[in-house]
Amino acid sequence: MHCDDLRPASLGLFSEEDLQQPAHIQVLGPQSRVLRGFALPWVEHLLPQLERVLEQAPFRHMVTPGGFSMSVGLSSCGQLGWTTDPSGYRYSPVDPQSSRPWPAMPKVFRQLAQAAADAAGFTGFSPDSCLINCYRPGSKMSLHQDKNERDYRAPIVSLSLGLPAIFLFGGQQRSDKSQRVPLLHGDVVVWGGVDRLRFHGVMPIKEGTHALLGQQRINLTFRQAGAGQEFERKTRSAGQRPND
Ligand SMILES: O=C(O)CCC(=O)C(=O)O
Repeated sequence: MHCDDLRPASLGLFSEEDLQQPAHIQVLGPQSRVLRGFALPWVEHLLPQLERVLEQAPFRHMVTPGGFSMSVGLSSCGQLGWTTDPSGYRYSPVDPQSSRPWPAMPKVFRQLAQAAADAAGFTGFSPDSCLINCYRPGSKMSLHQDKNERDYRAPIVSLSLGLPAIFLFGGQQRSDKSQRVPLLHGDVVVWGGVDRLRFHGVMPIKEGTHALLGQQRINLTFRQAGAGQEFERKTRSAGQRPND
């Protein structure tokens, strides 16, 4: 199964490995948490909706302002989708590939994101953007800060599905040492408040085959990016976003 072919072999079935994963909370920083296994009960409801979103807005490899094609396939749903091209990074209400609005954010996506934010201590989270990242073995995301959002009061909620990953969670400066945090299918990372602008990234994904998703890792990153359809903010500051 590949980034352009999401259809899992057996939607709705958890692998034994997943079911054995204990649900607990790992503290990464004052206002950052890993909710281990949090999304496992949601997966069977999430995947069919994800498939529908990707039919309307398939994964594509976007180009950074530096001219590099990202190794991660991207799509989005919600009012705003994060995009990059040679002219900059921005949120856009329109999918640049189809010139149509991004697919609506499925209700179950929003519910999961809100439940995870609540569990991590952030009430009132109302995401208007869900970036969908697809990693194949070898794909990575360089250390970056999420700085294209209108304000930084809302947290980031980031769900891992499929192949495992090593998430890098650094400090406020790029040069700060990063924690290496293994993330498994169903884990959700939430960071906000004093941790909102911490650098983060993903190490190259190792070869493997996940029982539901095959040879890929899917990440859903929920953000409160702006307010209203007209909002489009361009950020040209090189080095703030992934440049792989
Ligand atoms: O894939 C991940 O776990 C992180 C994704 C991410 O950092 C981003 O989309 O900004």
